Parts: sequence; structure tokens; C-alpha cells
Amino acid sequence: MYASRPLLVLALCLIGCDSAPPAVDGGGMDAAIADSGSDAGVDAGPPWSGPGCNPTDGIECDGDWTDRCDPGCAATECCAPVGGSFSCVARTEDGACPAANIWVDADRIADAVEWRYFPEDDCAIAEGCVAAPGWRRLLRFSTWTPNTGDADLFLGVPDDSVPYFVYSECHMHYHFNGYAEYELRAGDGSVAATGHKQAFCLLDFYRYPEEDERGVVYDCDNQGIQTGFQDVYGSDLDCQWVDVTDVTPGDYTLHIELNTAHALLESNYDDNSTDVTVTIPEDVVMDVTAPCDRPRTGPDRDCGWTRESMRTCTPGATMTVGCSAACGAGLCTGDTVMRICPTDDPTECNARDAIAVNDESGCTDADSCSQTVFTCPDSGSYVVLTGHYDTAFPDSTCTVAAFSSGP
Ligand SMILES: [Ca+2]
Ligand SMILES: [Ca+2]
Ligand SMILES: [Zn+2]
Repeated sequence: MYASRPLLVLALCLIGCDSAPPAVDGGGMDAAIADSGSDAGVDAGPPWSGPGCNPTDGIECDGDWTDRCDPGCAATECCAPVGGSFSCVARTEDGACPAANIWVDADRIADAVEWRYFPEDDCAIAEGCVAAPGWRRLLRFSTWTPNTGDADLFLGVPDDSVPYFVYSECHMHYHFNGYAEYELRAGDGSVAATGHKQAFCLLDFYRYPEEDERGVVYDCDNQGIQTGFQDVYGSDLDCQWVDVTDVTPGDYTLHIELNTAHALLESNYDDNSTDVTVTIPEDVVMDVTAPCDRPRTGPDRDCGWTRESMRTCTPGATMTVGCSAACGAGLCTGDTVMRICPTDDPTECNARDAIAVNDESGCTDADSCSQTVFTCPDSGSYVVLTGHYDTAFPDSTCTVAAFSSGP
């Protein structure tokens, strides 16, 4: 798998978190000194506890800190999140509070089309990420979002009382539904398909644009993206796709838009949309042992597999095949994937032909080795394919073991 991204959530500063002039409350969306105006929901945001100025009841950056921050900031300053804590920082020349600025790194999108099977109880169905159970054809891609603004993108601690947190019963964690919206647009501008990414844990994933000495500040328990860091939603994540099952092959524009409702405070919303040209290829049969035309991840791809062996079994028997020491059968190094095929023809083991497929064995939480269980086909034989989880890092090994566990 990709880097792990634990649970949870976020929230935030709505319209009005902006440029209101200093001192006396009364600017912008704030109706009253007691901050009972239309940004009351914002003020009900996640509590901040830490050094520096302290918005006692949530995020305050719209000029009414005098009653809310302890200690407060001078009229020429804002109480803003920088480096993981709220501090009194100078206003910008036009009187605005320093703010985050996120955008999509178009060079990192790395789109690819592949099929994936969704059982009826898959969370992706409950979450509206695919139109129906069964085999779905997906345009998968990655969304890397650097924060190059003058302050942190601050989300904070997940809390039921915050309206921006939407709890997912299926995933058992909070989502922030407005983080990214996806549209596949045809040449005439019409929308061919849509998708959406529920952010579930915005954090400091990598520095941007390059390494420096600063450490990670934001994580799943206190969410945000520091200025000079970026978050990453890899193409292997649930819902990080557009369902193109019913889309006619051809060239399209993938339109990605961040922070669609401006629920997260930014200094610039004009750079939140990105358009890239993508091709939905004809659904042709692939030789799964051929190299991939670009780096690909996961067990759903139809390229970059290695034929490990052809083996025999007793038709109808329950077979276990794997290379996971954690499971007690076989051995692997690195991060493997495995696919079981019905025949020795590599063009007859595209995703939808496979008997079984696996990424992580599940035998221990940390096991990135693979193991599958399947019923021996009538032919009495099967072919084992192994692969690297990420074809850009072809450094895994998979020593396969197989056994029958009945009947
Ligand atoms: Ca932006
Ligand atoms: Ca794996
Ligand atoms: Zn989720």
C-alpha cells in the first residue's frame, strides 16, 4: 500500500475569515461583537489549544479576536495558524490576514484506467463513489495539494459539534466532503462523469517544493497543511477516481476543483481548478506480463505482472496461495501484489478474468505481503502472477507457497 493515512477529519473557516479591518468587531460577516453573526458556525470550529494567541472557541481570523483571543493581537496583526500554532502575525499590505493557498499539482495526476470489483457492501457504494456494485471501470489518479500560502491550512481536531465534519458510518471516521470535486468533460464541455474526494485526514504529507529542516506538525488528530508542505491523495485510495464504466472511449478533460465551497480559508481561490487532458482507452485485452507504459500501483492493473508458476490442484478444493511469512506460508520482501489466473495465457488474466487477487495478506496489520484464497477451478490447474505493489519501485520479492485446506 501507499503511505498510511489513519482516521479522520476536519472543519473550518468560512467566508468572512478574511480581511476585516482590525480592532472593533463589526467587519465582514460578523454581525455583532459577541460574534453571534453569520459566521457563528465557524466560531464553533474545533478548539485550538497551544501556545500563542488562542481563539478560545475555535478559529478566529476575521478581526474579532479582541473578545476571543487570550492573549489578543494588536490591530495590525492577525491571530493566524503558522507552523502548527496560532500566533499574532502581521497583516498583509491590504489589511488581510495571512492565509493558506492550496492548488493541484498537475504534474502528479498520473491518471490510469482500470477495472475493479465492488461487492454490494463496499463502502464506495454507500459513499456514492461508484454507480453500482460489480465490475466498474475507473479513471484513477492522484491529487497532490501543496500549500504555498503565507499561513497554514488549519482544520483542527475532529469534533461532532463542527458542521463541516460529516461522519461516515461505513468508514467509521469523519469526512470533509468539499475538499475536491472531479468532472470528466467532453470536448463540447458537457459533463461525461463526476467524482468527489471526501478528505478524511488532511495532513503534512511531504514538504513542498523541497526538503527543509521543519518537521511534520499536522496529523489525523489535529489536521491541516503547513505552509511549505503538501498533502497527497494517492490513486490507490478509495474514491480517488471517476467512474467511467459508461463513458465512451476517447479524449476528455479531467477537471479537478479544490475547496469548492471555500470552507477552508485561502488567500487565493482562483488557482483551485486544474484541467488535464485524459484518454479513456478502448477496453482491449492486455498482455498482463507486458511492462506498464507508466508507473502503476496496486493489484487492479493489467500490466507489469510476472508469471510465477503454473500449479495443479483438486477441482473444488479450497486453495491458499501466498508469499507471506506473517501468514505462515511463503516469504516476501517489500510490498507485493498477487493474482491467480485460470489459464497460462497472459491475455486471459485481465482483472475481470482473475480467479483471485490480493495486495495485503491481512494476517497482521503491517503485512504488505500477499495471500489469496480461492476454489480450485474445474481445469485442475491455475497460474500464479506476482508483482511489485508500485511498478516504479520494482524491489519486492515473492517466494510462493500453496496448500489445500479442503475439502
Ligand atoms: Ca488556492
Ligand atoms: Ca502488498
Ligand atoms: Zn472515509
